[in-house]
Amino acid sequence: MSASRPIARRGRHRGVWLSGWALTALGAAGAAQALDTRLVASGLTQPLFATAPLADGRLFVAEQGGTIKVVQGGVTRTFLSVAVTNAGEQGLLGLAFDPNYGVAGTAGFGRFFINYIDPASRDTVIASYRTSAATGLADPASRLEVLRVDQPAGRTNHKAGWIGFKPGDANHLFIATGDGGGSNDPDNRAQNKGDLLGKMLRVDINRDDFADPALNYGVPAGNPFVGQAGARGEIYALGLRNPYRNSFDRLSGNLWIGDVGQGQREEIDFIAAASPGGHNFGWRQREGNIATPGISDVPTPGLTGPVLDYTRGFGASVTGGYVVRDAGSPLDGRYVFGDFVSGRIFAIAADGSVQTMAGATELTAALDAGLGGAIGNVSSFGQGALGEFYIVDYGGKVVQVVPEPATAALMLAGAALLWARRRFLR
Ligand SMILES: [Ca+2]
Ligand SMILES: [Ca+2]
Repeated sequence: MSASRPIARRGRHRGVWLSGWALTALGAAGAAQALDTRLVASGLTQPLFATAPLADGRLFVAEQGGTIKVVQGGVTRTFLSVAVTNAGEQGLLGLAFDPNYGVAGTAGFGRFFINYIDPASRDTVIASYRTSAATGLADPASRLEVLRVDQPAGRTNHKAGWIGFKPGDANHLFIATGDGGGSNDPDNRAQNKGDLLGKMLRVDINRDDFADPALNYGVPAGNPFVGQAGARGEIYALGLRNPYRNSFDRLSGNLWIGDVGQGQREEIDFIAAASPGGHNFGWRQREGNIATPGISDVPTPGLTGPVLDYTRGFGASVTGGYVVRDAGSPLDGRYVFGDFVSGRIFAIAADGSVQTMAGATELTAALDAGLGGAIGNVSSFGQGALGEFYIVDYGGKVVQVVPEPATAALMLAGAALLWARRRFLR
């Protein structure tokens, strides 16, 4: 904490002394309610993601170099270390806990999944691990390879990385892949339904359709391209460039995709919870809302445009965020995302409607001024078991976004309370 942030300021978060009517007075001033942050973990090395199993008070942070740290009660321990290649945009890129992680007697009990770049082949690997009951830490010997996605040789960017489960569905793991790297998707993979790159995949992790011991998943019969000639059944959506950070709205089940752009536009894509998938988000033909400069492909009909795109005036590499579901937070019910390069953070409406940056609320200054300290390169956001909203700073820390009772309203309420007590005691 810097000298300009006196310890006394912490006291403001201990709001328990407020009486009911003082809280009502505070609520009336809610429009002025500001944001604050608190430091959850620091001293991390290139953290890229933060998440928690359902109904679990711990926070797990993935570091690009291959380590998962578990944070509990201010103590940070190593949960798992795996060998990865972390040059460029490679590394340990994704982490997802089985929705049944805490449910004894289920296939998912103690199980979690990671997405990383294998140091030998440089391919994307999705693997599952289980947690040791004895240590509470990951058991390296439990490793099971779920699948592997070939990556083009010699390209170190656009590996995407996010993996996750849709709320209420413990069978299907969603896997985001990038186009494999290079400018303008040189092999035109994102539009190729026969290629797993540049896609959102959906696989059944509680089935095994393959005799091959290295392939341990099922292709869901309900996936949109199952049975289509030349198409991979694993594909749920296509036309993505580098959907590095995505999320399901934990309340609605809508899927939000942050697709990193090339030289012009960063974009946010959206799939409604009730949709069967099959969206083509346009890359490499489209970069956000414009035709990709330098690409003359015949446009594919029926492309799905982004719900938001932004220009270099705001940033240069979108970091997809979350619909905040944190009762009491001024951000509750809004979609919050950021930009890795500019470090700027914005909130937009979370209804999936098409929006512009003119309608976005910028949060950068308020969050930078928080007790958790200024935020640099936003590598990810995160959501805790109860909906706690986190920001992951690539420089080595995780902060939680918390509401800050508006100073003026609090002082007013405090003074009123004091006045009322004095009157009452007189
Ligand atoms: Ca198998
Ligand atoms: Ca697009």
